[in-house]
Order: sequence, then C-alpha cells, then structure tokens
Amino acid sequence: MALAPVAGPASTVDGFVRQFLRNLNYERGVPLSAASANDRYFAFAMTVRDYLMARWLEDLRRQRVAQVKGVCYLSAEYLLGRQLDNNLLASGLTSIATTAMAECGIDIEDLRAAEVEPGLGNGGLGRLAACFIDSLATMGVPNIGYGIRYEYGIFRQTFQDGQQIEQPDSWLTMGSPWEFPHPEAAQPVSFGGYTEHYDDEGTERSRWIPAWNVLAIPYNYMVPGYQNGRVNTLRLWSAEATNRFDLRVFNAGDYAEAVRSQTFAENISKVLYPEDSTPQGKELRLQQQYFFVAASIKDFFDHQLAPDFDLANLPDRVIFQLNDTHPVIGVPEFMRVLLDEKKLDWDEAWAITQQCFAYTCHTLLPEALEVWSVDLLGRLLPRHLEIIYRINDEFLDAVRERFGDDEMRLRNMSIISEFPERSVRMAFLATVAGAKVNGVAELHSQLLRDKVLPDFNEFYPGKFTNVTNGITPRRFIRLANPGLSDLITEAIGTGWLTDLERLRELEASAEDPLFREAFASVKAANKRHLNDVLLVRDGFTVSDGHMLDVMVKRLHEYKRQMLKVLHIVTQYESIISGRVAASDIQPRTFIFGAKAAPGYAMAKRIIHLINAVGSVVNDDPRVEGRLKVLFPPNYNVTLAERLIPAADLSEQISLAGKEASGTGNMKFALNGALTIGTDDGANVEIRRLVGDDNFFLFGMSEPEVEALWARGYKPADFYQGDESLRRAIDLIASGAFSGGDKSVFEPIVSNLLYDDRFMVLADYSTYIAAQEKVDAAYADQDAWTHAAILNVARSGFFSSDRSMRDYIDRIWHAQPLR
Ligand code: KOT
Repeated sequence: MALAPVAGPASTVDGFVRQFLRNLNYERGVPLSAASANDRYFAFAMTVRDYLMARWLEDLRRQRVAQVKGVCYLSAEYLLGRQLDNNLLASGLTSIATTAMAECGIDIEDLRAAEVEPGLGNGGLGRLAACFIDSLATMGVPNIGYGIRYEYGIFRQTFQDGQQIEQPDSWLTMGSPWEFPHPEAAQPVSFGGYTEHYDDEGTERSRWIPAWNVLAIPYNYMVPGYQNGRVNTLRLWSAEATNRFDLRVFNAGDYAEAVRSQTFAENISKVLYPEDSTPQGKELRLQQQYFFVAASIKDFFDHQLAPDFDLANLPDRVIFQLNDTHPVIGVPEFMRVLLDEKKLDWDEAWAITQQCFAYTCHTLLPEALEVWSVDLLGRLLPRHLEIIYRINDEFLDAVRERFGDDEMRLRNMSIISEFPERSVRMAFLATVAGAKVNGVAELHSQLLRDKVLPDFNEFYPGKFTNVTNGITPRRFIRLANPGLSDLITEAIGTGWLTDLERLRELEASAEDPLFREAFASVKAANKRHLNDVLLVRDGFTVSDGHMLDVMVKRLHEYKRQMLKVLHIVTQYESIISGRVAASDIQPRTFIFGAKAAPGYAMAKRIIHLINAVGSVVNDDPRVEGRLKVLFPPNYNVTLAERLIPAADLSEQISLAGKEASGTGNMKFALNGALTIGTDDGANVEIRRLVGDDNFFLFGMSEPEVEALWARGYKPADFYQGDESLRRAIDLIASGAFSGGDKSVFEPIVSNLLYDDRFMVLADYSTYIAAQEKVDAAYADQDAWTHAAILNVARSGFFSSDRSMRDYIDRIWHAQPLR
C-alpha cells in the first residue's frame, strides 16, 4: 500500500482553530483556559508549521530524487529575526489565522510579541545570509543553508550610566517551535592528532589520526518561499560530546573530569563571537569554523548525494558558497574527503574542488582579513595544514611558470605569510580554490580586484565578479511596512513583492497629489507606531512633527557614528550659544541603534558619548521641542523592522572605500527615507538609481581619500581651520557632556585630533553643509514626499531576488526546481 503524503490541516478558520487547540492540548498539555502566553505562542507557531509541513517534506523528497544542482550556502551567521510572521506570510494564512485567534479570544499581536528573535549573527553579513535563503526558497532554487546553532546569539545590550553592558542572549530558554533536531543524523567531527603516510598499491597516501572528536547534531529549520508552496532547509549544527559521560572516569571517582569532557565539547557551539569585521584569531573560533563546515560537507555526501554518484560530476551537482572566509577551512576538508576517503588522486580532487566552491568577500578592512597561525592550525587540523601547503606549493609553481622567479610577487601571493608569524591567509586560499570571487557592491568589487587582490586578478582573469547585495522585500517591506505595502498594491497591483523592479510603476504616482498625501500619512502612521513601540520598550517618546534622522548599524569607527555626534553637538552648540535661534532650525529626533564588540574600547566610548550627549540635549530647555537624541538599547532585527519604516533620513556616512556594501541603506530607501551618504559601498548604486536630486551626497570620494592619506592626513589642521568644528570638539572636551569631568571623553577627542584613521574631521564641513540642505529640503514637505516616493520607485534593483539571480547566472549555474 502506498502511503498517502501528509496533508496539512484544512485552510479554513475552523480548520485552523481545531489544529491550534489540538496543538495546545497534545503538544503543550494545557487547556486554553490555563495556557500561558508561551503556550499560546507555541501552539500557534506549531499550527503555522503544520500547514507548511507537507510542502517541506515534498521539497525534501523531490530534491533527493532529482539530484539537480543545489546550492550549499556555508555561513557562520544567520541573523534570522522573528520567524512567526514571516512563516505566516509565506503560507498565505495571515487573515485566516487572525480570525481564528480572535475566535479563541486571542490577539495575534500578543502572539507575535512572545517570540524571542534568534540573533545568530552580528550584523550585515548574517542578515544577508538570511535574506538570501528567503529569496532562494521564493525562487524555488534547491538550497540548504548550513551554519551553527549557537546556544547564545549576539549579546543583549543594556546601558548603565550610558555605558554598554552585555547580557547573555539565552534565546532558547523557552524552547523554539521552529527547530527539528535530528540526533540520528549526527556527524562526528575530529580534531588534533597527527598524520601518517602509507603506500596504497603504489600511490602514496595520507591518513589523519585525530586525537579527539565531538558530535555535530543537526537542527533543521523551515525556509518557506513566499506563497509558492516551496520550503527549503536551514540546517544548524549543535555540538555534543561523543561519549556523553566517560563512565570509566566516573567510576574511578573523578566525576568532575567525566563532566569536563562533555562541557568541553558543548563549548564549541556555545556562543557567537561578537566581533563584526575584526576576527580575533581565537582557537575556539577555528574549532567552530571547522566544526560546522566538516559536519556540513559530510552531511552533503551522506544524505544529499545519491550513493552511486560519480564524483567526477560533482560540479554539476553542488556549489558551496563561502560567506566570507569563516567557512574556508571547508576547502582543505573537501580535499581531504576526496583524497583520503574517496581515494581520488590529487589532480582529480583539486579539479573538482576548484569548481565546487565560490567565495564572497565582505570587507576591505585589512584587519578583517582572517589569518590563522600555522602553529594553531597545525595543532588542531594537521592533515588540513598539509593539504594547504600542497595547494600553495602547486599554486606558487604555476605563478612561477607564468611570471618567472619574481620573489616579491611570490611572497605577496603566497597563501602562507611569514610575518608577523607564519600563518595562513584565508582570503588567498579562498581565492585560489574558488571558481569565482565576488565583492558585494560595484565599488567594493572593483577595489577588491584592483587594490586588495590585484595579483590574483592578473593571474586569474575572469575569476573576479560583482554581485551587489540585496534585501528581502517580504520581511523589510511587506511585514515591516504593511501600510506602504497596501498603498503600493493599490497603485500598481500585486506581483511587485516577487518582481521588485515593478516598483518603477510608482514613478507616475509620485506626480499625483492624492498619492503623495496617502504616502505621507503612511509615514506619519509609522512614526506613531514607532512612538508606541519605543514607549513600551524604553519609555521614549517620538515628538510629532520632528524629522526622524536614523543611524542604525554596528558601532565601528569606519562607519563614523562620531561624525553624526559632531553634527548633533554642532546644532546644539549653535543654539545654546545664541548664534542660532532654536525656532530657526528644523525640529529633529536623532535615533541611534548600535552594538559595540565587547572588547572594542573606542567603540564603547563612542556609545557612552552618544548617551551622554543625549541626556544633556534632552534635558536642556533651550532646545526643547527642537532637538532630541534617542538611543534605544539592543538594536536587533525586530527593532529595525519598526525603525526603518518610520525614518525620514537614513545616515550612511562611512569613509569612502571602507563599507563593503551596506544593506541597511537599501532597506531605508525602499521604505521611503532619503539618504545622506558618502560615495561608498552600495550608496553609489543607490544614488545613481534614485538620482542626485533625491540623495544628499557629501564627503571625499575613495580616490580623494587615498590622495589625502598619501599626502599625509593631519586632522588637527581641519580642527584649526573650521570654527564650527572647533566649537563642537571643544564643547565635548570641556566636559559639558560628562558633568565637567574632562577626562571621560578625552581619548575620543585626542583620537580625533591626532589620529582619526577614518577621517571624520576631513568630511565634517561637507557633512554639515549637506545637513543644511536636508533641513531646507524638509521644509517643503510635499517635495520631500515626492523625493521619498522616487526612492521607493527606483530601488527595486535592491531585492535579494535580483542578487540571487546574479549569483545563479554568473556563479552557480543552478536552476529552479520546477
Ligand atoms: C566580518 C568578519 C570578517 C570579514 C567581514 C565581516 C563582515 C562584513 N561582517 N559583516 N560585514 C558586512 O557585510 C555586509 C553584507 O555583505 C555588507 O553590506 C557590509 O558592508 C559589511 O560590513
């Protein structure tokens, strides 16, 4: 008898209610009358899950049977945000579910609010991975996202006396209805030990004799496409001890030692490293990287690949996309599997590997380019180090063949660097191994090719390419901004959510005064909603009639939150000194959201300064009703979804050449905020698309930055030469924001005056001038709204669906599974 595939519950209000109550009773073991908020949330989430389940099982089956080319996205981070609303939208059940809950006397908003967001990423890189898997599911492309199920995600930020305090993010304490553990599919992952060489019927081979291992337990998560009946899989690995208790040790009386080995293993997936763009070179971090990549590759061979698959055809079956260098240790691991386990010879294995990997670089900062000391790598993964050496030897032979014995060039291109200690340059390894190498915005890709890796570009013509980042319009327009979504649909019909270039059709509506009025009232409603959210969350109020000027992103000197602070202090100083009448400036509320890496002292000082400026400005009656500074703690995806739709002005003010792309910039433009920004990252493309009239550009271009740096940049000269800048810095230095204590912010002041690596002072005057233009433009509300609509209409390019199409066409050569 053929078993019928599982059928979901009936897609009716009645069917939903029944399934919800069933889940409440049978999964949670409570009646509705006694259900806690968490019980209700769980039962509700499980009901949504039940509707997606049949599709998920069907997709899993089809992908196994079809054996077509699939994308294995390898990423150490997935910054997912809340799942409930997204999965509800994907299943098309929102209205049925809302009515069903109302019938049970439950407000669906309370259910939404009960979800703890999984913060398994630091910022842009992790959020990009989440957008990409959403798009792949929506496009029906077979994909598995592989990563780590951190027990603790990005820390929860609180402020004490204006200073950042980090709290553990225990997102799993209440459990998660979205995960499916599969202990039966656990993979052992080995570490340490040594290698042996032996003769295998005339072929010299190596084998790795590891010293210890851990178990990787997979947890599956649904990745539903947008109302297309498709569900892909995100598979995150959790570490456990192989022998959960060493009974011999236990019986010998050493209980603590027996438990120690277990704790040791579980440490590997315990916590997300909170550094964004500044890797720390810690051993545990390398363990994490190898842990998830080795488990994923093994999982692919064991569970995704047909048992009789001809390995020579692997490049037609799979592409492993490396999300920055964090998973690059997968390259020697893949080689090790092909050589030592599948017994391929070196040339065969290397030819396959070079077609099965591609590498995305997300940075230009030299300190963000990951290196691992040979000493550490050799201790933890001796066989992999051997393989890396051989890859490097053969690579340098090929370079020598092309360019002769050019020692300088060889040293510059070697995967192994000798200074300051012998180490492996992971970006070089990824570039040598990858079929393609891409940057994440036009400018970034160009600088990567011409400035960071020019020798590689010369050696591998055609390997370097660009794929400009994108964002999913499902989460960041439809869910975050339902008012705008409805307005768009009213104007241009449905279909734009999966074909975002169709937003172009709104250009005509920008000329319609009634549409502008409707658009402005959506923005006003979003501001009121934000006010409600911040009031409950932080006790803040957002004043009516204020321009909302928003800067949300990780705190990093290159992103230049400091420049924003100088602008605020400049405005504040000009009023309290009496040079400008408060009534002459455009009322603004400045909103910051930013976490600093716990060990990044300067970033934490800047957070302290923002809060300090905020308390002085917000308490000063002389600027009341005119200037306000809000810094809600713990900026995360959930808060982004509230802030971005309410913003008028988007701050994208990094030093040109430092921000690889940015993706917040795209979210703001698509929600009708105007950008004030430098010519950096994807700002370049945003400005080109929305037009100069609808974008406030300022600051040095990347070549100008380089030229000034080469001439010898002296920030003190800018301080001396600009009275308004001097006043702002002097006010900070005077202790005005630190109760008279000049020492508190002295390190910030002297850093600005005598170092200023990211040239804040050099861009100050053009920034202030651009802000004056912003003020003037905002005074004409109708013209501002017109420009905001054009930002929406012309930003359709920044859908992550388009990014995925670019990867598919130019890098992966994969296809949707029909
Ligand atoms: C982290 C560690 C090492 C190297 C790079 C990073 C990194 C880069 N983390 N986040 N990024 C950001 O990635 C985003 C997505 O591509 C970009 O938009 C953004 O500019 C990067 O800073």
